[in-house]
Amino acid sequence: MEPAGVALERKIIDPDTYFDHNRPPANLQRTHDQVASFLEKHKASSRPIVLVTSGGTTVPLENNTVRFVDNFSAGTRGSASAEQFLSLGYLVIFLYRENSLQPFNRHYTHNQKGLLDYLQLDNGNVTVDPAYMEQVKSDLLKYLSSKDRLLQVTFTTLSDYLFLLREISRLVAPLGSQAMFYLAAAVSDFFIPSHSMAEHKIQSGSGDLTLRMNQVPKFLRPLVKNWAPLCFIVSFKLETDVKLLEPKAKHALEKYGHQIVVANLLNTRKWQVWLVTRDQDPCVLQISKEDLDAGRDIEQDIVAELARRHKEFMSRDA
Ligand code: 9Z3
Repeated sequence: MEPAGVALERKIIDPDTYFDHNRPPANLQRTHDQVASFLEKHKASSRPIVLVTSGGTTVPLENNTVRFVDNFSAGTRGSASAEQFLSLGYLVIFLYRENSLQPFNRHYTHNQKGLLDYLQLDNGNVTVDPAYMEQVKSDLLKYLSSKDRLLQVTFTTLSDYLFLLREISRLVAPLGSQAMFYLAAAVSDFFIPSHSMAEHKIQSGSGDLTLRMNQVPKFLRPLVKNWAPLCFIVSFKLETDVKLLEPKAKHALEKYGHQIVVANLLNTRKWQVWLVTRDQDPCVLQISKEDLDAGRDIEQDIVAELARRHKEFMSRDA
């Protein structure tokens, strides 16, 4: 039975026409210029490059948006993975939901402790609390040594995300197998197109609200087929029912023809994932509860394994 209040109508919108009917984000041109100059600056380095997407997308209910539908994603996966890619020498374009976690800085935000808790006043000077000195020094060193290879771009809505994904993909595509796409953002499956959205704040005077949402077009198809056909593409599949996970990951690989799906379950995603490919049995990666509690990130293992497979992919292309 469909959930009350949400009328599901299986009407598929063509991904190619999506962009003609929805508004581009204000930072589209600026992002184009930033990405183009980032690529130009590192042109001679021949380092591998990865586009990491991170965080959830919002789906506005009004064009002058007061309310929106959102999802759970905090951007832990994406931000922790970006750190790992940087540590392996990658150039990283980090496309993340505004106000979600950012590489390195994530350790000092969205936590029970904020930045000021790591500091102290010492005779009128601000210094790091000695209890946190080693941690802060280590994070700062990693941040400073990779900052130059990290470009951060923000989105908020689903539509911002899709426009920016297309723009960045096209700019990165000429790098071919040297480029990886790591699509960890939790992208909404449903949205309300601009033209069917209320212009102004929906009024509450008329009682219950029924929403009709369209299915978001499957953007992996044009991404793999047209925008970046020679790149190494890793998508993510999130489910809550373990029975669906592998078949849906396999189905996505058959349908879109990309390289890998990282499959995870909502409740175990921080310590267990499966790498699914078309031809092999899924490969499980997991860390122990002790490691998790000690602050180890499973992203270390995910990224190390993907970087290894990416290297093989590049060498086949050489
Ligand atoms: C994921 O599955 C990510 O691993 C998580 C990470 C969103 C679960 P957090 O940000 O969570 O660390 O809290 N991302 C992709 C989910 C998704 O939207 N996939 C779509 C699908 O399953 C499109 S590729 O169909």
